[in-house]
Amino acid sequence: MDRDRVEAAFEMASNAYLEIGVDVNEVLDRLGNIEISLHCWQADDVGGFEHPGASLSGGGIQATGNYPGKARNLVEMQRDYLEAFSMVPGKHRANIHAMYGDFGGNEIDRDAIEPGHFTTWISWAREHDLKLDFNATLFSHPKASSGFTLSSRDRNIREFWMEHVKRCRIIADDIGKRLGSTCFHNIWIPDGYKDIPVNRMVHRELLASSLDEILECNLSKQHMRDSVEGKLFGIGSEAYVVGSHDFYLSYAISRGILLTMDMGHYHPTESVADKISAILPFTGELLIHVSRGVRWDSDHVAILNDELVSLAEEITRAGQLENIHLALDYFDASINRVGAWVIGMRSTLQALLYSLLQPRETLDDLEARGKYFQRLALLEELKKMPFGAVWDYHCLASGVPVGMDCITQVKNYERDVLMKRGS
Ligand code: RNT
Ligand code: ZN
Repeated sequence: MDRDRVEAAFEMASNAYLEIGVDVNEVLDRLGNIEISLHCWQADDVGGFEHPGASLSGGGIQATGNYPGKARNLVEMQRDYLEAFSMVPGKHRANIHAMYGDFGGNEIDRDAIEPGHFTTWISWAREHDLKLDFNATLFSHPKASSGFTLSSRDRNIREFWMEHVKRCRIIADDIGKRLGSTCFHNIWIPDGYKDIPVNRMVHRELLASSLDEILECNLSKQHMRDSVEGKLFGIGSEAYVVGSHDFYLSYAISRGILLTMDMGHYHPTESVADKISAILPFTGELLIHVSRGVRWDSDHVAILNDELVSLAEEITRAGQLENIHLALDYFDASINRVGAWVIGMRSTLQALLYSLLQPRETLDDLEARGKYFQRLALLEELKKMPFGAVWDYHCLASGVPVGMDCITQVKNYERDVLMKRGS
């Protein structure tokens, strides 16, 4: 990378943006303060640390591919995390699942996990100035093999999972308290039927009552926040998903908790971006799982595509950067996993930068005055603005690889570290 070239291009870009009323340095300050939660499960194909060599099972989701070098334990995962973060401008968060506790080689079932199993993560986060988010794990477990957890007709199964989620809330609370940053606790369950159910109602009533019982324990919203994530369908739950979008939207609003929208969990013609302003007036905040569905909820690596740009535009235009909590969620086992992380983080930040570099007031004013041709024309012109030069400079100034240097760093880490791991 040629430093002078990057700086000269930035100077020209800054002037071009100034001409349309955008202060690039102000934008970069705002971008620098955005935290994105990076999901641990991309590092090991959603395996977890409960059993050596475990793989994702029984959860309506599927990691595919067998690229070498996946993280096999906590130490490797944390090392991969730091490597990925070293290629991403800004300070971010790590998003962990309950099955990634430090269990010290012991069999700790999901209804027995405790805050102590996560102190290793907390010290690591503290050491590296990172924050943590948390997820209950209600899949890849014999008690989820019927396809039902919190909405099971079997009381014992429901109780087991309620106990798990209650404990996860306490763990999230502990994490938030210790790290001094609200820990977002996301609940996603795989419950549903492969084929046409005759009693849809019973499972939804059971799910609502299980969640109500889980939420009975009052925890400070300063330390942890609960969020529920719905979806349209999954592998093995094609005909009916108990926790659908409508179910959780109603549930979240009626109980005063948050909703998570995963970009892969809607019909391909639905726009998650459009939903933001439809829901925010009633929930105040939202969690988004940034993913890329290819034809379906395929959990491909997030890239700088139209969906991601629209999402970022909605968030920034609505002035809701503080109220939308972004977390990545995908798992591609067919490519370098650290590289997969880095692409998703950088693309999400690029989408945010692209949208922050737009003259929001001018666009809004044109719209308010009914100048729709000018609105469309300006939006088209913006696509040709030198946003890449601003991004490159941002990377340079943040001390992370610029442009293709990223590819070199990922390749070197693969050669020096990942390829030396067994499977
Ligand atoms: C599954 C949901 C959920 C999971 C993670 C692993 O469809 O998107 O968020 O991906 O909990
Ligand atoms: Zn998700």
